[in-house]
Amino acid sequence: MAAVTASQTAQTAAGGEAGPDAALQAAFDAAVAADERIEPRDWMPDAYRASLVRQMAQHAHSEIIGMQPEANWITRAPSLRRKAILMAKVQDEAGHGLYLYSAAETLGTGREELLDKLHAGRQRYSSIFNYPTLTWADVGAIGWLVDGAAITNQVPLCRCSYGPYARAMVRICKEESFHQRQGYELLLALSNGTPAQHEMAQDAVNRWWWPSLMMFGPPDDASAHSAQSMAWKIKRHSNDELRQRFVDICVPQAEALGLTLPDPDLRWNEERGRHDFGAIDWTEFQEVLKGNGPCNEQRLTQRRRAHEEGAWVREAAAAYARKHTPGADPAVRNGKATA
Ligand code: BYC
Repeated sequence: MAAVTASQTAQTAAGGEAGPDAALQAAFDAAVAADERIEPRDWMPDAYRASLVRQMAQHAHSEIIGMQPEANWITRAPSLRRKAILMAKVQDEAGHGLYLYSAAETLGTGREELLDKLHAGRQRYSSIFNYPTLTWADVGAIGWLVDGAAITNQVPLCRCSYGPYARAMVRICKEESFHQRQGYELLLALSNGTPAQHEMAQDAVNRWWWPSLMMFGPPDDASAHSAQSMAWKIKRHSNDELRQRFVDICVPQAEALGLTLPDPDLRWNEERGRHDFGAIDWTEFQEVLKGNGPCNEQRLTQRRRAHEEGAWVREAAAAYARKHTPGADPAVRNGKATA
């Protein structure tokens, strides 16, 4: 926030009539209104901090849980080229998780605490990753639709009012854009392949279309956080606005792919200048959020296991960091300490 840091504002406000809290709040409101960035050392309302941690944690968890459905296909990728691309993509998702956990740390919430909450089922990750990847075409459908929905949702987050989140999103969106294109290219190859390959691509799109629309969250009138998050400029558009934008983007792309979208009510509305589309099954969405999706249990079990199995890597990294910390006991630095 270019305006003032918390301590500066407190000093200015000390002699004022409204008191330091009101002055801090006013400075925060003014910074948000002026489209300035809020930075970690700036004063911010507790609820703003808590809502950011909630959303960023959900986002970070989605990135690392999102590695599972596609990693499932790395050993079965049909060529060396496809395998190399898929491995790079899955690694990128781990990196995205890392940027986001680091950004959340700037709000005073450590990665360990967030991971504990994920593993205990106390924080969410995106509903989309509770669906199975049944065929190789699912890797293409995830790239095209899931990463496509993610980009539509996340490009506006590059203008989020919280600086570290906004900056993390810039790089994430560039990489997501590559992911989306690889999925599209994969589906195009299948769609133009043998009749069986074409059918496999169509089947994958049929299964991933509706869950992808659910990624944008509940409809606006049922979205608990949207109004406040938009007022704080964490979110720049409502869930329904972004969902509509995504549908409008996908329709011509599906035509170019030679595939259809599984919605008999999908049609161009001349008056609105947008596509109308069918009703989303919000009962299914709520069930997935409650933990009753096809893969919820599998995803969390696998995540907990990976965390336990990776304990030695974290311990080794921490020992290495201690050893190379300037000022540490020379015996520790030289690896001679026994403790
Ligand atoms: N799944 O008031 P609302 C990726 C929850 S990863 C699960 O509208 P908000 C990728 C919501 O958290 C994609 N939960 O909330 C990775 C809230 O619950 P709590 C992830 C959902 O925050 C690997 C409640 O429902 N992207 O791209 O204003 C490979 C009420 O909702 C979902 C992000 O996370 C859902 N779909 O808006 C490939 C982007 N939707 O917290 C791709 C950042 C809603 O009260 N996040 N909920 O317990 C956001 O933009 C927003 O958090 C949302 C929801 C639009 C998702």
